[in-house]
Amino acid sequence: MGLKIGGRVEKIDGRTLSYNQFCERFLQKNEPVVLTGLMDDWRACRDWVNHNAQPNLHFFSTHFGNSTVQVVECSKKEFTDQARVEMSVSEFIGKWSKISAEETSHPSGSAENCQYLLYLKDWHFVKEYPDYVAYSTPLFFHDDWLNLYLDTYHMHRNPDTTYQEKNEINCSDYRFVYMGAKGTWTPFHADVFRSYSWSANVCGKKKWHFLSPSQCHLTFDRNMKNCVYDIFADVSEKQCPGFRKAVWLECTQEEKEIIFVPSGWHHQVHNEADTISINHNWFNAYNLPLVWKLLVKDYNEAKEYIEDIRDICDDFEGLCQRNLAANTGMNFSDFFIFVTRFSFANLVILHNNIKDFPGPLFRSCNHIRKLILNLTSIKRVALKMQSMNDWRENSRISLDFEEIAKGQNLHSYLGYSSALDKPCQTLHLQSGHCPSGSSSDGQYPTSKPDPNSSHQFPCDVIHLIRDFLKWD
Ligand SMILES: O=C(O)CCC(=O)C(=O)O
Repeated sequence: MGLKIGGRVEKIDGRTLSYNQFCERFLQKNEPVVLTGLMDDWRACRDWVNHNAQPNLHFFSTHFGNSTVQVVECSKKEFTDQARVEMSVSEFIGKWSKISAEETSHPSGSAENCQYLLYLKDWHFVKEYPDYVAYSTPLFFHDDWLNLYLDTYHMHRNPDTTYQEKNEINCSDYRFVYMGAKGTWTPFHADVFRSYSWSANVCGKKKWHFLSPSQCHLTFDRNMKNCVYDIFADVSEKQCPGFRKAVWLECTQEEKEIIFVPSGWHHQVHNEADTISINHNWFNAYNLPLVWKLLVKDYNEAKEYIEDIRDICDDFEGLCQRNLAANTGMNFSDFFIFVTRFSFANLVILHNNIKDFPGPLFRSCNHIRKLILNLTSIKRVALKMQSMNDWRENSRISLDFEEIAKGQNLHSYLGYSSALDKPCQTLHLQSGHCPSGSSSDGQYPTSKPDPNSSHQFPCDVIHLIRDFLKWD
């Protein structure tokens, strides 16, 4: 039985949409949308595509052939994902060209070829080729705390292992290139950290099937442990009792169209033509609470999983946190350090702007409102973190402003602050946007963040933000 399709994702010409409208209609409501008209001047659209609108494979082998990339074998399931192998871009292109040639000479042999469908995924192209500017991130997606942070810091450092160079690239950012022949696909999933994502088709065509977060439980088994892998496989009533009740949103994304994937929406994606896409994952003030919610859920699962060894474990909480980092990509401390650094950066920029906006003008400045929106969201999340007693009692993180401002991180911190400042100013200049909830909360910042204060717990961050903005 086929899927019940309840609607299609809206398509909008991105040139007619203001940033303000995008925030209100899509970021805040957490709804998907396809944006057109935003890729015309991308170098990728010229260099990576032939005149017949097919991927220019030759260009990739000659310019980027030596890169080592992750390639999935689409027909091979491994745990909850497809099996991955590593190869060079040249090798991947060689295999792709061979399969295409076979497909052209025996068009009906596709069933056999399907078994060997290879899909290049998660290529950290921007990190590897910073001087080759393939594209510019559309304004709608500039407010990206995740990649901004990762340009300076690591999300998680495993104290037991030293980072290999290879890992430095793999953990470095969430900006990717994907390349795959017609028939390649990505199994049903929700994105890492419950981030937003955007995905731009440089060429080709993708078919997306989405399920809203309110219906995602319908794709899990009775214990809410295992999720469906392929929504087009024969999903049995026994395996997943609610599956047939799910109502899906469908979308065909054409060449030069960008899809915005909201937080926590599960989706499955099929390339219906040979396709190259660029894809970022990110989060910001709007979906930060969802990131924390996922961490709590994954933490509870990690804890439950090893509950029976609690009594014989010297450091049960530490083990839970290590397992959380291994499974989810960060643990509570990583997240806490992230929000603390981010608060500092926002507060410093806010402080530096006070002199430019005296008196009532301060609150009417959109740039300032954006910073206050950021801090409001962080404060709300920090309040929730504060209630996680087990973690607080067992971990002490010493992260003080002085360390960040004066120590060895000085340059990266200042770089981080000014990088953060840029999107805020760009958004301010281009949109006249005032995100709801930000203006009434914010008062005048009165004092600079205290360089001598130490930030060990979420409550320290809450006090810092509260003191600075004089919230009650
Ligand atoms: O394009 C694909 O195959 C998968 C992309 C995806 O899942 C995403 O952007 O979240």
